[in-house]
Amino acid sequence: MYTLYWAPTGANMAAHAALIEIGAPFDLVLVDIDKGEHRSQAYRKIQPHSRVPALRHGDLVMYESAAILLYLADRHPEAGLAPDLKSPERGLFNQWLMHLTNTVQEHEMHWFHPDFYIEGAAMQAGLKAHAEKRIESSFRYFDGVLAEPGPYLLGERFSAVDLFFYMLGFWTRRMPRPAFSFPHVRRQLALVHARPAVMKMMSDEGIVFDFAA
Ligand SMILES: N[C@@H](CCC(=O)N[C@@H](CS)C(=O)NCC(=O)O)C(=O)O
Repeated sequence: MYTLYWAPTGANMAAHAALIEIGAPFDLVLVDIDKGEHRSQAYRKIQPHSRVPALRHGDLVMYESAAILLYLADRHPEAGLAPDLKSPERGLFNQWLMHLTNTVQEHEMHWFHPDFYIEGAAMQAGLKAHAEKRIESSFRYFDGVLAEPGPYLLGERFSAVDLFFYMLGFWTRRMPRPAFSFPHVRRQLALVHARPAVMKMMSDEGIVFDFAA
């Protein structure tokens, strides 16, 4: 049994959808960020940096959304969420997941939380403006990646990195140049969005993503 600690629209979205894709039994524990529950002593024992998500699995308690996604994908090879460990495709899978989490997600963190990185309103505004450009250029780059062969990051094969990409794409929805404004990115988002597991995750988290409107 897995337990996912989450908050609506948080970095839990990809792991949450993966748990549904896998079909394994799991519990959800809501961490109310508005009420500051992520800073409580009890939650800090689970996630010492006061962030969501975290995953409990037996005696294991772990955090970092990409690591959780990888753990789930590897524990359930039958779900086909990650290429075989020794296959060349696995190298690319690792590349995309690492790039998404350490580069694109980080730009998005700068945009949402410049206050985590630098002091002073003017400096924070500057960091946010710069992040906006870097996010746009990341999704422009991925538009090329997804154009050929596409439609997924591994080409014809859907995998857990597509869930992570979908989460990062969703987070740009209120940015001046959202991810879905790039046609091949939009095609990937639409395909992932239509997956029953993703639709269930979005509905369970109470999220509406009407990028097709
Ligand atoms: N690198 C971490 C980042 C997690 C993270 O920053 N989560 C946000 C929600 S998306 C959070 O918990 N924020 C708490 C806050 O705003 O104080 C991961 O991917 O798991």
